[in-house]
Amino acid sequence: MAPTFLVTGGAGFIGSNFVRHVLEHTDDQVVVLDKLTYAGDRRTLEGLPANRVRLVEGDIADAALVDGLVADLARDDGVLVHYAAESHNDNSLHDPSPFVQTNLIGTFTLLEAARRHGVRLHHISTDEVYGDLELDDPGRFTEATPYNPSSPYSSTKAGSDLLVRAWVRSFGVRATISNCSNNYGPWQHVEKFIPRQVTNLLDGVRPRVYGAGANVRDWIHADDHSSAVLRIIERGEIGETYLIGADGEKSNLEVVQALLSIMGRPEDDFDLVTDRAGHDLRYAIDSTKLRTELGWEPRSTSFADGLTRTVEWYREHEDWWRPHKDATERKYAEAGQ
Ligand code: NAD
Ligand code: TDX
Repeated sequence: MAPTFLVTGGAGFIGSNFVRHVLEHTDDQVVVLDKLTYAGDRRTLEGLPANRVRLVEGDIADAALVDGLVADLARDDGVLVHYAAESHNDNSLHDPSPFVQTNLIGTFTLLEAARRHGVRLHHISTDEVYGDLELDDPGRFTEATPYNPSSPYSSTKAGSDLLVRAWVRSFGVRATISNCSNNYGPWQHVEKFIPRQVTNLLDGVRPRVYGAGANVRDWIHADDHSSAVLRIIERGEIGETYLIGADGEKSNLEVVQALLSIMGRPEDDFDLVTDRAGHDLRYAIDSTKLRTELGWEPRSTSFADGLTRTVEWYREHEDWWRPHKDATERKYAEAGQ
């Protein structure tokens, strides 16, 4: 199979959404490179046509494996789209080591292969690299905001972005970067905020909100993240960074209350629990550059609708999330969360 995309982390939450998006909106073929960690699952790709998608189980830090795959990609003038990462802040506070290994060494390994074979790279990053904003700050993050990450997760993502920028400048690697806000939608691991609370509610357990619940996140549906990434790959300028966001700022309390309303439960039916160490206060994205220069717009603009569809998806896919639920909750319980 001649790939036109090599997608790292394509069996995870957002990477698999991008694979489905590519199949739907292009005639291209995709090779997924995924280590299938606790967060990856081949079922995210189930049912996709085998003549267009191939899953290679392996580590992005495996230089020999990566070199072979990127050499194949170069022959087809394909694009390397880099989603693979350790992605959960709370895990990075318990054990930062896999974050350094995958997010930094893994990205370095991919960059070296892209350099050797002259392959175009798109690097997926996060708004967390900019640190956080005060709750009452009228400003939002832009492409010019200085990097100021807080956690082992966000600092290793920031480091990976800086490696990409250096490889563009020093070695002429053809790369773009996108920094997106908080995603929600199907196939997100139950360790993350929205799936954790949805599955708690489905189990008749009260949602668990850190601190006072005042922290703000800027929510975007994963489908909109995927359409933005494809747009940047097709029309973005090499060496540029694009911020992706859908004007979806909500406090954690607002999100939980929206979920309680969808599930027909009283609006105070949740628990406040131990706060996250170093908990970022607020993220907010200004995506003007992406919208004006590349003409991108989000489609899923009603958070209430997107959340209702997401709740339905978790209701219908209990067989997928149930095996992860108890172990995840045990870890949170040990941390008083
Ligand atoms: P996820 O944890 O659901 O998926 C990560 C995937 O990467 C998994 O399939 C995992 O098996 C794979 N992986 C991990 N280590 C690997 C390795 N060493 N080699 C190969 N594969 C490996 O994460 P996600 O939420 O889908 O995030 C995907 C990307 O998007 C990450 O780079 C993350 O930083 C970024 N991002 C996420 C969000 C969000 O809200 N979830 C927002 C902005 C950016
Ligand atoms: O049980 C919880 N209760 C709670 O109040 C959990 C799991 C989280 N929270 C809070 C912490 C955050 O303020 O909810 C908010 C969202 O938490 P997460 O889902 O862990 O996301 P966050 O830390 O904001 O990071 C996410 O967005 C940026 C993704 O996990 C990252 O991969 C992405 O880079």
